[in-house]
Amino acid sequence: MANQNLTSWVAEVAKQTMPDRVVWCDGSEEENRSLIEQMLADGTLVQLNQGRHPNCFLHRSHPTDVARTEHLTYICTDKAEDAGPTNNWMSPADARKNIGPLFNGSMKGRTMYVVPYLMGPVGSPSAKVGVELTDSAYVVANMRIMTRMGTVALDALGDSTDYCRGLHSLGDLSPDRRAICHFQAEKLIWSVGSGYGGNALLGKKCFALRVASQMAREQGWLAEHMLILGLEDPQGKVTYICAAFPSACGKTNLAMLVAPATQKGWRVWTVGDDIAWLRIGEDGRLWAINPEAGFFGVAPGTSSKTNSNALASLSKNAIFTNVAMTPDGSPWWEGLDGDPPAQATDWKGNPWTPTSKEPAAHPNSRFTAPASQCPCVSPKFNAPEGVPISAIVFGGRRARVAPLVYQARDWEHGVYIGATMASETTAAATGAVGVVRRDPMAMRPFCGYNMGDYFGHWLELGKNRPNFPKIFHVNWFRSSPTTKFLWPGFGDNVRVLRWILGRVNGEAAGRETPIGVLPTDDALDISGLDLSSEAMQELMSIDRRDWLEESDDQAKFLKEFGDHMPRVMWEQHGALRARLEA
Ligand code: SAT
Ligand code: MN
Repeated sequence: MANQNLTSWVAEVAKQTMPDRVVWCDGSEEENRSLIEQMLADGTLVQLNQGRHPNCFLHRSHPTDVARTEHLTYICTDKAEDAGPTNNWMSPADARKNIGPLFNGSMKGRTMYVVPYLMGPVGSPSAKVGVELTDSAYVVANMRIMTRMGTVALDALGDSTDYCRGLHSLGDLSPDRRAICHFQAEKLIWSVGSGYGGNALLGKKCFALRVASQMAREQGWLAEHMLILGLEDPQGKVTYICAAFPSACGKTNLAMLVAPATQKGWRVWTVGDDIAWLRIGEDGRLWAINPEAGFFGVAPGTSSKTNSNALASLSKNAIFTNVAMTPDGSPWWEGLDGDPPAQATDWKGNPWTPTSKEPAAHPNSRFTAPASQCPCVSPKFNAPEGVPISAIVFGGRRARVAPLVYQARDWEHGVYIGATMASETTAAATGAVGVVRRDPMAMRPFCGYNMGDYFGHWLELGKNRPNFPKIFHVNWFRSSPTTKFLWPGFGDNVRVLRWILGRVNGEAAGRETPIGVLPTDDALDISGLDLSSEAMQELMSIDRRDWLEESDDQAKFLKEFGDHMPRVMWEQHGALRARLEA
Protein backbone atom coordinates (compact mmCIF):
# COMPACT_ATOMS: atom_id res chain seq x y z
CA MET A 1 0.00 0.00 0.00
CA ALA A 2 1.39 3.40 -0.95
CA ASN A 3 1.92 5.92 1.81
CA GLN A 4 -1.23 8.10 1.84
CA ASN A 5 0.50 11.22 3.08
CA LEU A 6 3.14 10.89 0.37
CA THR A 7 0.74 10.17 -2.48
CA SER A 8 -1.38 13.17 -1.65
CA TRP A 9 1.67 15.46 -1.47
CA VAL A 10 2.87 14.12 -4.84
CA ALA A 11 -0.57 14.79 -6.32
CA GLU A 12 -0.65 18.28 -4.90
CA VAL A 13 2.80 19.13 -6.32
CA ALA A 14 1.91 17.61 -9.71
CA LYS A 15 -1.15 19.84 -9.83
CA GLN A 16 1.03 22.91 -9.35
CA THR A 17 4.05 21.97 -11.48
CA MET A 18 2.05 20.23 -14.28
CA PRO A 19 4.53 17.57 -15.47
CA ASP A 20 3.62 15.43 -18.50
CA ARG A 21 4.05 12.34 -16.36
CA VAL A 22 4.94 11.27 -12.83
CA VAL A 23 7.41 8.41 -12.33
CA TRP A 24 8.00 6.73 -8.97
CA CYS A 25 11.63 5.60 -8.77
CA ASP A 26 12.41 2.15 -7.40
CA GLY A 27 16.21 2.46 -7.55
CA SER A 28 16.61 -0.60 -9.77
CA GLU A 29 19.33 -1.28 -12.30
CA GLU A 30 16.81 -1.28 -15.20
CA GLU A 31 15.39 2.05 -14.15
CA ASN A 32 18.87 3.58 -14.03
CA ARG A 33 19.73 2.11 -17.45
CA SER A 34 16.70 3.63 -19.08
CA LEU A 35 17.32 7.03 -17.45
CA ILE A 36 20.88 6.97 -18.75
CA GLU A 37 19.75 6.00 -22.26
CA GLN A 38 17.31 8.86 -22.20
CA MET A 39 19.95 11.36 -20.99
CA LEU A 40 22.41 10.19 -23.65
CA ALA A 41 19.71 10.71 -26.25
CA ASP A 42 18.77 14.22 -25.12
CA GLY A 43 22.36 15.36 -24.54
CA THR A 44 22.18 15.65 -20.74
CA LEU A 45 24.95 13.05 -20.60
CA VAL A 46 27.92 12.37 -22.85
CA GLN A 47 29.17 8.83 -23.07
CA LEU A 48 32.75 8.31 -21.90
CA ASN A 49 34.99 5.53 -23.20
CA GLN A 50 33.04 2.50 -21.99
CA GLY A 51 36.04 0.19 -22.36
CA ARG A 52 38.21 2.22 -20.04
CA HIS A 53 35.48 3.79 -17.90
CA PRO A 54 32.61 1.31 -17.73
CA ASN A 55 29.23 2.88 -17.09
CA CYS A 56 30.80 6.35 -16.66
CA PHE A 57 29.21 9.47 -18.09
CA LEU A 58 29.90 13.18 -18.34
CA HIS A 59 27.44 15.97 -17.66
CA ARG A 60 28.12 19.56 -18.68
CA SER A 61 26.04 21.93 -16.62
CA HIS A 62 24.79 25.35 -17.62
CA PRO A 63 27.92 27.56 -17.36
CA THR A 64 26.31 29.75 -14.70
CA ASP A 65 25.25 26.78 -12.60
CA VAL A 66 28.49 25.28 -11.33
CA ALA A 67 28.58 25.73 -7.54
CA ARG A 68 26.40 26.33 -4.52
CA THR A 69 24.80 29.76 -4.46
CA GLU A 70 24.86 30.73 -0.80
CA HIS A 71 23.34 34.16 -1.45
CA LEU A 72 20.23 32.46 -2.87
CA THR A 73 19.90 29.95 -0.04
CA TYR A 74 17.35 30.75 2.67
CA ILE A 75 16.33 29.52 6.09
CA CYS A 76 12.58 30.09 6.37
CA THR A 77 11.52 30.54 9.98
CA ASP A 78 8.91 32.82 11.50
CA LYS A 79 11.55 35.02 13.10
CA ALA A 80 14.73 36.25 11.36
CA GLU A 81 16.55 35.84 14.64
CA ASP A 82 16.06 32.07 14.47
CA ALA A 83 18.06 31.93 11.24
CA GLY A 84 20.80 34.08 12.76
CA PRO A 85 23.37 36.41 11.19
CA THR A 86 25.18 33.74 9.10
CA ASN A 87 22.06 32.72 7.16
CA ASN A 88 19.83 34.48 4.66
CA TRP A 89 16.36 34.59 6.08
CA MET A 90 12.98 34.64 4.40
CA SER A 91 9.66 34.31 6.20
CA PRO A 92 7.68 31.22 5.21
CA ALA A 93 4.89 33.52 4.02
CA ASP A 94 7.23 35.52 1.77
CA ALA A 95 8.76 32.32 0.42
CA ARG A 96 5.31 31.02 -0.48
CA LYS A 97 4.40 34.32 -2.11
CA ASN A 98 7.68 35.05 -3.92
CA ILE A 99 9.30 31.68 -4.59
CA GLY A 100 6.19 29.47 -4.75
CA PRO A 101 5.00 30.81 -8.13
CA LEU A 102 8.32 29.78 -9.74
CA PHE A 103 7.00 26.20 -9.49
CA ASN A 104 3.73 26.99 -11.27
CA GLY A 105 3.79 24.88 -14.42
CA SER A 106 7.57 24.56 -14.08
CA MET A 107 7.51 20.87 -15.07
CA LYS A 108 5.35 21.27 -18.20
CA GLY A 109 6.73 19.02 -20.92
CA ARG A 110 8.92 17.26 -18.36
CA THR A 111 8.72 14.17 -16.18
CA MET A 112 8.36 14.54 -12.44
CA TYR A 113 10.37 11.86 -10.65
CA VAL A 114 9.40 10.80 -7.15
CA VAL A 115 12.69 9.89 -5.47
CA PRO A 116 12.36 8.22 -2.05
CA TYR A 117 15.72 7.95 -0.32
CA LEU A 118 17.18 6.79 2.95
CA MET A 119 19.93 8.75 4.68
CA GLY A 120 21.97 6.30 6.74
CA PRO A 121 22.50 2.54 6.80
CA VAL A 122 19.43 0.32 6.42
CA GLY A 123 18.07 -0.51 9.86
CA SER A 124 20.04 2.22 11.63
CA PRO A 125 18.22 3.99 14.46
CA SER A 126 19.88 7.17 13.16
CA ALA A 127 18.71 6.77 9.53
CA LYS A 128 16.02 9.08 8.13
CA VAL A 129 13.82 9.08 5.05
CA GLY A 130 13.52 11.88 2.54
CA VAL A 131 11.54 12.17 -0.66
CA GLU A 132 12.66 14.45 -3.47
CA LEU A 133 10.34 15.41 -6.30
CA THR A 134 12.45 16.56 -9.23
CA ASP A 135 12.21 17.22 -12.96
CA SER A 136 15.89 16.41 -13.49
CA ALA A 137 16.91 12.90 -14.54
CA TYR A 138 20.52 13.89 -13.74
CA VAL A 139 19.45 14.53 -10.14
CA VAL A 140 17.80 11.09 -10.00
CA ALA A 141 20.94 9.36 -11.29
CA ASN A 142 23.09 11.22 -8.75
CA MET A 143 20.69 10.58 -5.87
CA ARG A 144 20.88 6.89 -6.73
CA ILE A 145 24.63 6.97 -6.09
CA MET A 146 24.60 9.36 -3.12
CA THR A 147 21.77 7.76 -1.12
CA ARG A 148 20.02 4.43 -0.59
CA MET A 149 17.31 5.23 -3.09
CA GLY A 150 14.00 3.70 -4.14
CA THR A 151 12.09 0.75 -2.69
CA VAL A 152 14.49 0.42 0.25
CA ALA A 153 13.48 3.91 1.39
CA LEU A 154 9.75 3.40 0.85
CA ASP A 155 10.00 0.21 2.91
CA ALA A 156 11.76 2.12 5.69
CA LEU A 157 9.08 4.83 5.56
CA GLY A 158 6.07 2.49 5.71
CA ASP A 159 3.00 4.59 6.42
CA SER A 160 4.85 7.08 8.60
CA THR A 161 4.56 10.81 7.96
CA ASP A 162 8.06 11.35 9.35
CA TYR A 163 10.06 12.18 6.24
CA CYS A 164 11.74 15.25 4.79
CA ARG A 165 9.93 16.59 1.75
CA GLY A 166 12.01 18.19 -0.99
CA LEU A 167 10.67 19.80 -4.13
CA HIS A 168 13.18 20.52 -6.87
CA SER A 169 12.67 22.01 -10.32
CA LEU A 170 15.31 23.14 -12.79
CA GLY A 171 12.96 26.01 -13.66
CA ASP A 172 14.69 27.99 -16.40
CA LEU A 173 18.14 27.70 -14.73
CA SER A 174 18.39 31.47 -14.53
CA PRO A 175 20.22 32.76 -11.43
CA ASP A 176 17.54 35.49 -11.37
CA ARG A 177 14.90 32.89 -10.68
CA ARG A 178 16.87 30.61 -8.40
CA ALA A 179 16.25 29.95 -4.69
CA ILE A 180 16.84 27.20 -2.18
CA CYS A 181 14.41 27.48 0.75
CA HIS A 182 14.31 25.47 3.97
CA PHE A 183 10.99 25.57 5.83
CA GLN A 184 12.39 24.43 9.14
CA ALA A 185 9.10 23.97 11.02
CA GLU A 186 7.76 21.67 8.30
CA LYS A 187 11.01 19.90 7.31
CA LEU A 188 10.27 20.99 3.75
CA ILE A 189 12.80 22.05 1.11
CA TRP A 190 12.17 23.99 -2.09
CA SER A 191 14.90 24.31 -4.68
CA VAL A 192 14.34 25.97 -8.03
CA GLY A 193 16.55 27.24 -10.84
CA SER A 194 19.66 25.11 -10.35
CA GLY A 195 20.76 21.59 -11.26
CA TYR A 196 24.06 21.81 -9.34
CA GLY A 197 24.83 19.15 -6.71
CA GLY A 198 24.69 21.08 -3.46
CA ASN A 199 21.64 23.02 -4.68
CA ALA A 200 19.75 20.14 -6.28
CA LEU A 201 20.65 16.84 -4.58
CA LEU A 202 18.36 17.67 -1.69
CA GLY A 203 19.44 14.75 0.51
CA LYS A 204 22.90 16.24 0.89
CA LYS A 205 23.39 19.79 2.18
CA CYS A 206 19.69 20.70 2.35
CA PHE A 207 18.38 17.71 4.32
CA ALA A 208 21.42 16.02 5.88
CA LEU A 209 22.82 19.32 7.16
CA ARG A 210 20.41 22.30 7.16
CA VAL A 211 17.18 20.50 8.04
CA ALA A 212 18.92 17.75 10.03
CA SER A 213 20.83 20.26 12.17
CA GLN A 214 17.47 21.67 13.24
CA MET A 215 16.13 18.16 13.95
CA ALA A 216 19.33 17.34 15.85
CA ARG A 217 18.86 20.41 18.00
CA GLU A 218 15.30 19.34 18.83
CA GLN A 219 16.23 15.69 19.41
CA GLY A 220 19.63 15.94 21.14
CA TRP A 221 22.13 14.88 18.49
CA LEU A 222 24.47 16.53 15.95
CA ALA A 223 24.38 16.80 12.13
CA GLU A 224 27.83 17.90 11.02
CA HIS A 225 29.90 18.73 7.93
CA MET A 226 32.49 16.09 8.83
CA LEU A 227 34.35 13.18 7.34
CA ILE A 228 34.56 9.99 9.40
CA LEU A 229 37.68 7.81 9.25
CA GLY A 230 39.03 4.79 11.06
CA LEU A 231 42.76 4.96 11.84
CA GLU A 232 44.28 1.48 12.12
CA ASP A 233 47.52 1.11 14.06
CA PRO A 234 50.22 -1.52 13.33
CA GLN A 235 48.57 -3.85 15.90
CA GLY A 236 45.31 -3.71 13.96
CA LYS A 237 43.37 -1.55 16.44
CA VAL A 238 41.05 0.96 14.75
CA THR A 239 40.18 4.33 16.31
CA TYR A 240 37.54 6.58 14.74
CA ILE A 241 37.99 10.28 14.08
CA CYS A 242 35.65 12.93 12.66
CA ALA A 243 37.00 16.02 10.93
CA ALA A 244 35.23 19.20 9.87
CA PHE A 245 36.81 21.20 7.05
CA PRO A 246 35.02 23.62 4.73
CA SER A 247 34.04 22.54 1.21
CA ALA A 248 36.99 21.74 -1.10
CA CYS A 249 39.56 21.76 1.74
CA GLY A 250 40.53 18.08 1.56
CA LYS A 251 37.93 16.10 3.54
CA THR A 252 37.74 13.45 0.82
CA ASN A 253 41.54 13.18 0.64
CA LEU A 254 41.94 12.82 4.41
CA ALA A 255 39.09 10.29 4.61
CA MET A 256 40.89 8.11 2.02
CA LEU A 257 44.47 8.77 3.11
CA VAL A 258 47.16 6.29 2.11
CA ALA A 259 50.06 6.28 4.57
CA PRO A 260 53.52 6.59 3.00
CA ALA A 261 55.80 3.54 3.06
CA THR A 262 57.76 4.96 5.99
CA GLN A 263 54.62 4.84 8.17
CA LYS A 264 54.53 1.07 8.24
CA GLY A 265 51.42 -0.64 9.52
CA TRP A 266 49.25 2.48 9.59
CA ARG A 267 46.14 2.69 7.44
CA VAL A 268 42.92 4.62 7.10
CA TRP A 269 39.40 3.27 6.56
CA THR A 270 36.72 5.52 5.07
CA VAL A 271 33.34 5.74 6.79
CA GLY A 272 32.36 9.09 5.27
CA ASP A 273 33.88 12.03 3.38
CA ASP A 274 31.40 14.88 3.94
CA ILE A 275 28.65 14.44 6.51
CA ALA A 276 28.37 12.82 9.94
CA TRP A 277 25.29 12.31 12.10
CA LEU A 278 26.38 11.88 15.70
CA ARG A 279 24.34 10.63 18.62
CA ILE A 280 25.20 9.76 22.20
CA GLY A 281 25.50 6.01 22.77
CA GLU A 282 24.53 4.10 25.89
CA ASP A 283 28.23 4.07 26.77
CA GLY A 284 28.25 7.89 26.87
CA ARG A 285 30.41 8.09 23.77
CA LEU A 286 29.54 9.90 20.53
CA TRP A 287 28.66 7.45 17.75
CA ALA A 288 28.72 8.50 14.09
CA ILE A 289 27.02 7.31 10.94
CA ASN A 290 27.57 8.61 7.44
CA PRO A 291 24.08 9.36 6.09
CA GLU A 292 25.35 9.17 2.49
CA ALA A 293 26.09 6.22 0.21
CA GLY A 294 28.47 7.89 -2.24
CA PHE A 295 31.06 10.60 -2.75
CA PHE A 296 30.46 13.92 -4.51
CA GLY A 297 34.11 14.87 -4.69
CA VAL A 298 36.09 17.70 -6.25
CA ALA A 299 37.87 16.35 -9.35
CA PRO A 300 40.74 18.82 -9.95
CA GLY A 301 43.81 17.85 -7.98
CA THR A 302 42.69 14.24 -7.61
CA SER A 303 45.47 11.91 -8.79
CA SER A 304 47.08 8.60 -7.90
CA LYS A 305 49.53 10.62 -5.78
CA THR A 306 46.96 12.70 -3.88
CA ASN A 307 44.12 10.20 -3.63
CA SER A 308 44.48 6.83 -5.34
CA ASN A 309 41.44 5.52 -3.46
CA ALA A 310 39.22 8.22 -4.94
CA LEU A 311 40.52 7.35 -8.42
CA ALA A 312 39.68 3.68 -7.83
CA SER A 313 36.23 4.66 -6.52
CA LEU A 314 35.41 6.55 -9.71
CA SER A 315 36.81 3.98 -12.15
CA LYS A 316 33.31 2.71 -13.03
CA ASN A 317 29.63 3.58 -12.46
CA ALA A 318 30.54 7.26 -11.93
CA ILE A 319 29.03 10.51 -13.13
CA PHE A 320 31.41 13.35 -13.92
CA THR A 321 30.19 16.92 -13.91
CA ASN A 322 32.06 19.72 -15.70
CA VAL A 323 35.36 17.89 -16.18
CA ALA A 324 37.19 17.90 -19.53
CA MET A 325 37.24 14.97 -21.96
CA THR A 326 40.21 13.63 -23.94
CA PRO A 327 39.86 12.59 -27.60
CA ASP A 328 39.61 8.95 -26.55
CA GLY A 329 36.67 9.68 -24.28
CA SER A 330 38.42 9.72 -20.91
CA PRO A 331 37.58 12.26 -18.22
CA TRP A 332 40.39 14.72 -17.52
CA TRP A 333 41.09 17.52 -15.05
CA GLU A 334 43.97 19.67 -13.91
CA GLY A 335 46.19 17.71 -11.53
CA LEU A 336 45.33 14.26 -12.87
CA ASP A 337 48.31 11.91 -13.46
CA GLY A 338 50.67 12.44 -16.37
CA ASP A 339 51.03 15.30 -18.82
CA PRO A 340 48.01 17.27 -19.93
CA PRO A 341 46.51 15.88 -23.14
CA ALA A 342 47.69 17.64 -26.33
CA GLN A 343 44.06 18.41 -27.00
CA ALA A 344 40.80 17.96 -25.18
CA THR A 345 37.25 19.21 -24.94
CA ASP A 346 36.87 21.59 -22.02
CA TRP A 347 34.05 21.58 -19.46
CA LYS A 348 31.97 23.86 -21.65
CA GLY A 349 32.34 21.56 -24.64
CA ASN A 350 34.89 23.74 -26.48
CA PRO A 351 38.24 22.61 -27.95
CA TRP A 352 41.09 22.99 -25.48
CA THR A 353 44.89 22.69 -25.60
CA PRO A 354 47.54 23.16 -22.90
CA THR A 355 48.09 26.71 -24.21
CA SER A 356 44.46 27.68 -23.58
CA LYS A 357 44.03 30.43 -21.00
CA GLU A 358 41.16 28.81 -19.14
CA PRO A 359 41.40 25.53 -17.21
CA ALA A 360 40.01 22.51 -19.06
CA ALA A 361 37.94 21.33 -16.09
CA HIS A 362 35.92 23.73 -13.97
CA PRO A 363 37.70 24.27 -10.59
CA ASN A 364 34.57 22.92 -8.88
CA SER A 365 34.06 20.02 -11.29
CA ARG A 366 32.96 16.89 -9.50
CA PHE A 367 32.72 13.11 -9.59
CA THR A 368 29.81 11.18 -8.14
CA ALA A 369 30.89 7.66 -7.16
CA PRO A 370 29.49 4.83 -5.01
CA ALA A 371 31.25 4.44 -1.65
CA SER A 372 31.09 0.66 -2.08
CA GLN A 373 33.73 0.98 -4.84
CA CYS A 374 36.26 2.62 -2.55
CA PRO A 375 39.15 0.20 -1.85
CA CYS A 376 39.46 1.51 1.72
CA VAL A 377 35.75 1.68 2.54
CA SER A 378 35.33 0.79 6.20
CA PRO A 379 33.90 -2.64 7.11
CA LYS A 380 31.63 -0.56 9.39
CA PHE A 381 30.25 1.51 6.48
CA ASN A 382 26.84 -0.13 6.70
CA ALA A 383 26.87 -0.75 10.46
CA PRO A 384 23.49 0.42 11.82
CA GLU A 385 25.05 1.56 15.11
CA GLY A 386 27.84 3.51 13.37
CA VAL A 387 31.29 3.94 14.89
CA PRO A 388 32.42 5.40 18.26
CA ILE A 389 34.33 8.67 17.85
CA SER A 390 37.51 9.33 19.86
CA ALA A 391 38.59 12.65 18.34
CA ILE A 392 37.03 15.58 16.52
CA VAL A 393 39.31 17.61 14.29
CA PHE A 394 38.51 21.11 13.06
CA GLY A 395 40.53 22.57 10.23
CA GLY A 396 40.70 25.46 7.87
CA ARG A 397 42.71 26.58 4.91
CA ARG A 398 44.96 29.28 6.35
CA ALA A 399 48.22 30.55 4.90
CA ARG A 400 49.09 32.15 8.23
CA VAL A 401 48.29 32.24 11.95
CA ALA A 402 47.07 28.69 12.67
CA PRO A 403 49.81 26.10 13.41
CA LEU A 404 49.87 22.60 11.93
CA VAL A 405 48.06 21.01 14.87
CA TYR A 406 46.94 21.80 18.40
CA GLN A 407 44.63 20.29 20.97
CA ALA A 408 41.84 21.98 22.86
CA ARG A 409 42.19 22.10 26.65
CA ASP A 410 38.74 20.61 27.17
CA TRP A 411 35.30 20.32 25.53
CA GLU A 412 34.31 23.96 26.09
CA HIS A 413 37.61 25.21 24.70
CA GLY A 414 37.17 22.80 21.78
CA VAL A 415 33.74 24.24 21.02
CA TYR A 416 35.31 27.71 21.10
CA ILE A 417 38.02 26.62 18.65
CA GLY A 418 35.38 25.16 16.32
CA ALA A 419 33.17 28.22 16.68
CA THR A 420 35.94 30.63 15.75
CA MET A 421 37.40 28.58 12.90
CA ALA A 422 38.37 30.53 9.80
CA SER A 423 39.23 29.44 6.29
CA GLU A 424 39.99 30.81 2.84
CA THR A 425 36.98 30.50 0.52
CA THR A 426 37.10 27.95 -2.34
CA ALA A 427 35.38 27.36 -5.70
CA ALA A 428 32.71 25.17 -4.04
CA ALA A 429 30.52 28.25 -3.67
CA THR A 430 30.10 31.10 -6.12
CA GLY A 431 31.92 34.30 -5.12
CA ALA A 432 35.50 35.35 -4.47
CA VAL A 433 38.04 32.59 -3.85
CA GLY A 434 40.84 32.84 -1.24
CA VAL A 435 39.19 35.29 1.15
CA VAL A 436 39.53 34.40 4.84
CA ARG A 437 36.13 34.14 6.50
CA ARG A 438 34.88 32.69 9.77
CA ASP A 439 33.40 29.29 9.01
CA PRO A 440 32.42 27.83 12.39
CA MET A 441 32.80 24.08 12.43
CA ALA A 442 32.74 24.28 8.60
CA MET A 443 28.97 24.72 9.02
CA ARG A 444 28.53 28.38 8.11
CA PRO A 445 26.70 27.59 4.85
CA PHE A 446 24.90 24.58 6.34
CA CYS A 447 23.66 25.31 9.86
CA GLY A 448 19.86 25.50 9.70
CA TYR A 449 19.40 27.79 12.69
CA ASN A 450 21.04 30.58 14.66
CA MET A 451 24.67 29.56 15.09
CA GLY A 452 24.80 31.12 18.55
CA ASP A 453 22.18 28.59 19.61
CA TYR A 454 24.11 25.92 17.73
CA PHE A 455 27.22 26.54 19.86
CA GLY A 456 24.94 26.35 22.91
CA HIS A 457 23.67 22.99 21.68
CA TRP A 458 27.25 21.69 21.34
CA LEU A 459 28.11 22.91 24.86
CA GLU A 460 24.99 21.32 26.32
CA LEU A 461 25.57 17.94 24.66
CA GLY A 462 29.15 17.66 25.93
CA LYS A 463 28.43 18.69 29.51
CA ASN A 464 29.72 16.07 32.01
CA ARG A 465 30.60 13.64 29.26
CA PRO A 466 34.00 12.19 30.18
CA ASN A 467 33.78 9.73 27.27
CA PHE A 468 33.26 12.39 24.62
CA PRO A 469 35.90 12.88 21.89
CA LYS A 470 38.96 15.07 22.42
CA ILE A 471 39.01 18.12 20.15
CA PHE A 472 41.85 19.26 17.86
CA HIS A 473 42.57 21.89 15.19
CA VAL A 474 44.75 21.31 12.13
CA ASN A 475 45.99 23.47 9.26
CA TRP A 476 47.61 21.70 6.31
CA PHE A 477 47.89 24.94 4.36
CA ARG A 478 50.38 27.09 6.25
CA SER A 479 52.79 28.95 3.96
CA SER A 480 55.86 31.15 4.28
CA PRO A 481 57.06 34.02 2.08
CA THR A 482 59.13 31.50 0.09
CA THR A 483 57.08 28.30 0.27
CA LYS A 484 53.46 27.88 -0.79
CA PHE A 485 52.77 24.91 1.46
CA LEU A 486 55.23 24.19 4.27
CA TRP A 487 53.65 20.85 5.17
CA PRO A 488 53.64 18.04 2.56
CA GLY A 489 50.04 17.11 3.38
CA PHE A 490 48.11 14.20 1.84
CA GLY A 491 49.52 10.80 3.00
CA ASP A 492 51.91 12.47 5.41
CA ASN A 493 48.95 13.84 7.34
CA VAL A 494 48.90 10.40 8.98
CA ARG A 495 51.80 11.68 11.09
CA VAL A 496 49.48 14.30 12.57
CA LEU A 497 46.68 11.75 13.01
CA ARG A 498 49.14 9.58 14.92
CA TRP A 499 49.89 12.42 17.36
CA ILE A 500 46.16 12.98 17.79
CA LEU A 501 45.68 9.29 18.52
CA GLY A 502 48.59 9.44 20.95
CA ARG A 503 46.93 12.31 22.79
CA VAL A 504 43.64 10.41 22.92
CA ASN A 505 45.47 7.43 24.44
CA GLY A 506 47.45 9.61 26.85
CA GLU A 507 50.74 8.61 25.19
CA ALA A 508 51.92 11.52 23.01
CA ALA A 509 53.75 14.47 24.50
CA GLY A 510 52.37 17.99 24.29
CA ARG A 511 53.26 21.44 25.54
CA GLU A 512 50.81 24.03 26.84
CA THR A 513 50.62 27.25 24.83
CA PRO A 514 48.15 30.13 25.03
CA ILE A 515 46.03 28.64 22.20
CA GLY A 516 46.09 25.00 23.32
CA VAL A 517 48.41 21.99 23.47
CA LEU A 518 50.99 21.62 20.67
CA PRO A 519 53.27 18.64 20.03
CA THR A 520 56.62 18.86 21.81
CA ASP A 521 59.61 19.13 19.49
CA ASP A 522 60.01 15.39 18.96
CA ALA A 523 56.42 14.24 19.55
CA LEU A 524 55.55 14.36 15.87
CA ASP A 525 57.21 11.68 13.72
CA ILE A 526 58.79 13.62 10.83
CA SER A 527 61.40 10.99 9.98
CA GLY A 528 62.11 10.71 6.28
CA LEU A 529 60.44 14.02 5.43
CA ASP A 530 62.25 16.65 3.43
CA LEU A 531 61.40 19.32 5.97
CA SER A 532 63.92 21.85 7.25
CA SER A 533 63.95 22.66 10.94
CA GLU A 534 63.05 26.28 10.02
CA ALA A 535 59.97 25.06 8.15
CA MET A 536 59.00 22.88 11.09
CA GLN A 537 59.46 25.80 13.45
CA GLU A 538 57.30 28.02 11.24
CA LEU A 539 54.60 25.32 11.07
CA MET A 540 54.44 25.14 14.86
CA SER A 541 54.87 28.84 15.56
CA ILE A 542 52.30 30.95 17.36
CA ASP A 543 52.86 34.63 16.76
CA ARG A 544 51.51 36.54 19.75
CA ARG A 545 50.74 39.68 17.70
CA ASP A 546 48.91 37.67 15.04
CA TRP A 547 46.92 35.87 17.70
CA LEU A 548 45.96 39.03 19.54
CA GLU A 549 44.65 40.35 16.23
CA GLU A 550 42.99 37.01 15.56
CA SER A 551 41.26 37.02 18.94
CA ASP A 552 40.02 40.59 18.34
CA ASP A 553 38.47 39.41 15.12
CA GLN A 554 36.98 36.37 16.87
CA ALA A 555 35.34 38.70 19.38
CA LYS A 556 33.85 40.75 16.56
CA PHE A 557 32.38 37.57 15.15
CA LEU A 558 30.97 36.39 18.50
CA LYS A 559 29.34 39.77 18.97
CA GLU A 560 27.29 39.39 15.79
CA PHE A 561 25.14 36.82 17.59
CA GLY A 562 24.13 39.10 20.46
CA ASP A 563 22.15 37.32 23.17
CA HIS A 564 22.26 34.04 21.28
CA MET A 565 26.01 33.66 21.93
CA PRO A 566 26.46 31.51 25.04
CA ARG A 567 28.25 33.16 27.95
CA VAL A 568 30.71 30.24 28.00
CA MET A 569 32.03 31.32 24.59
CA TRP A 570 32.81 34.77 25.98
CA GLU A 571 34.49 33.19 28.99
CA GLN A 572 36.63 31.14 26.62
CA HIS A 573 37.48 34.28 24.70
CA GLY A 574 38.46 36.09 27.88
CA ALA A 575 40.63 33.19 28.98
CA LEU A 576 42.40 33.08 25.60
CA ARG A 577 43.10 36.83 25.80
CA ALA A 578 44.46 36.45 29.30
CA ARG A 579 46.77 33.62 28.23
CA LEU A 580 47.99 35.57 25.20
CA GLU A 581 48.67 38.67 27.28
CA ALA A 582 50.37 36.83 30.15
O1 SAT B 1 28.43 20.99 -3.79
S1 SAT B 1 28.21 20.43 -2.48
O2 SAT B 1 27.53 21.45 -1.67
O3 SAT B 1 27.41 19.24 -2.55
C1 SAT B 1 29.73 20.06 -1.81
C2 SAT B 1 30.24 21.11 -0.94
O4 SAT B 1 30.26 22.28 -1.33
O5 SAT B 1 30.62 20.81 0.20
MN1 MN C 1 30.77 19.36 1.83
